[in-house]
Amino acid sequence: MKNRYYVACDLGAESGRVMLGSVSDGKLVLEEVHRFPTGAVRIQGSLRWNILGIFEALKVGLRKIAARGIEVVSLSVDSWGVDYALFNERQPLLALPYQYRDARTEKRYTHALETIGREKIFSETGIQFMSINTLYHLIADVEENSDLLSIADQFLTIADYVNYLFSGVARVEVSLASTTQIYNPTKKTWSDELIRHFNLPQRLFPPIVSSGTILGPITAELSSENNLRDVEVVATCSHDTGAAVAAVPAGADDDWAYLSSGTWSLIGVELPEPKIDDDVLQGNYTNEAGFGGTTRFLKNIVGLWLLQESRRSWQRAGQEYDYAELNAMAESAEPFRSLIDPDDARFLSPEDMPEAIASFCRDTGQPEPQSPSEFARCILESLALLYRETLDTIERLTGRTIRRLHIVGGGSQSTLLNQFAANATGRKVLAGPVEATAIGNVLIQAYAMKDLDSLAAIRELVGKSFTIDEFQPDEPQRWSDAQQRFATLRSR
Ligand code: LRH
Repeated sequence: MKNRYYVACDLGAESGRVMLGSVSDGKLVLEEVHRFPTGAVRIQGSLRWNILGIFEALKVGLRKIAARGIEVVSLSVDSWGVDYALFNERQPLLALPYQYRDARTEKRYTHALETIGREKIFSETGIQFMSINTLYHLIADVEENSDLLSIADQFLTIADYVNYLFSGVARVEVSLASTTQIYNPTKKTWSDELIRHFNLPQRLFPPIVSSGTILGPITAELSSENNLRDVEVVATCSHDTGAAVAAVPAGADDDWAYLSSGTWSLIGVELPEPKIDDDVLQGNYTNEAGFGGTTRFLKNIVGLWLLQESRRSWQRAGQEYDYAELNAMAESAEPFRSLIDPDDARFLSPEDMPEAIASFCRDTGQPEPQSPSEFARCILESLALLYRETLDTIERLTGRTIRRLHIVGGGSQSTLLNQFAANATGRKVLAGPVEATAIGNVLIQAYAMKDLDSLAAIRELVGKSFTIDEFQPDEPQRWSDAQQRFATLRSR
């Protein structure tokens, strides 16, 4: 039988990839066909996505695949959460989508919480409070872009928007719907209450579909332009984190947690249903919708953004380091010289990340890191210590015992961070696969096309197909001393 191929268009905040997947001899074979930068654009005082540039780059990847003459059965897009595009019947795009870090939500976020109260928003959505959430961006649009909203038919979250450009079918897949903080996971619909309270135009909200829904064939225009025939567009887990967690090579037991590691560190457990109560609200944990009706109970931690932005800043100053170099440099730097609280608001969108880190150290009476090696070490140690605190809180909130931490995504390539995570958490770390988001995307397509029949089958296939590296906890005393220092910084 000829191989069946699935195409994953995987969009991250730093780069996008077109990946080709197929199952051969009982294993998933995945190939990166095209990679391109995505990064936000600073323009006229705002931060935006060049979404049509991204769309064009995806088409380059598709044409490379078409040139091979293989049988492509389907394609699907996954992306970062919360951002969206506005469009109407005649205009494919009404404005450049805002990047979630754009400062326009800051005051609206505070104001929104004051008017309706955190309790109400949380009981409606079960979603963690972050000023980047779609809800606060839509409120900003109502207040400052009402002319634009008045001509928009709908909004679509990023991956769903690109799926729409591919298929002509406008749907929001549930995993991305839940990142908006306007989705009610109990009623499984948009929250009418929040829509009414914040005067959001009801017509903007598209129908919601579940993970693994076939939207329809790619449009005739794209089919002939890119020489691809009979390709179905599938809404997999449009949310990259949802796709990544579906690809965690874990079994049916519940003593494991995941860390989807990239620009963000998404750390949590999988639950059969949302957990929406006062303790979860107080801890600011989230219940995102996952594949097969699961809930991703997790915390968004700022993640490798700290290192990515530092690297950008050194680049501007003419110093080029790749991530492998930065890890090696961090390894040789002095341990626990200075620690930061990665959650501190100054790290959300600073103009100069190393300066923001140095200012945190000054304010807390610690030595400022002097070299990229010291900065990188400080970032990786601080992240690992925050993983520890987060896992402990998750155990308390869910009553689970976590024995293993699965680290997936690009960040799992950092063996130093993997070892730090094992040391800090006192748990075994299982690292890989690196391309978890694309793998989840591909295998949920295989599920939608009836080539796989369950989440368990997806995970088993991942386990059989990729090498998973193990890291055992080490240096317990040093890390527990550091944890105390870290806790003091966090409670300032
Ligand atoms: C990671 C991610 C995360 C969201 C953030 C905006 O890429 O999707 O889950 O919260 O981007």
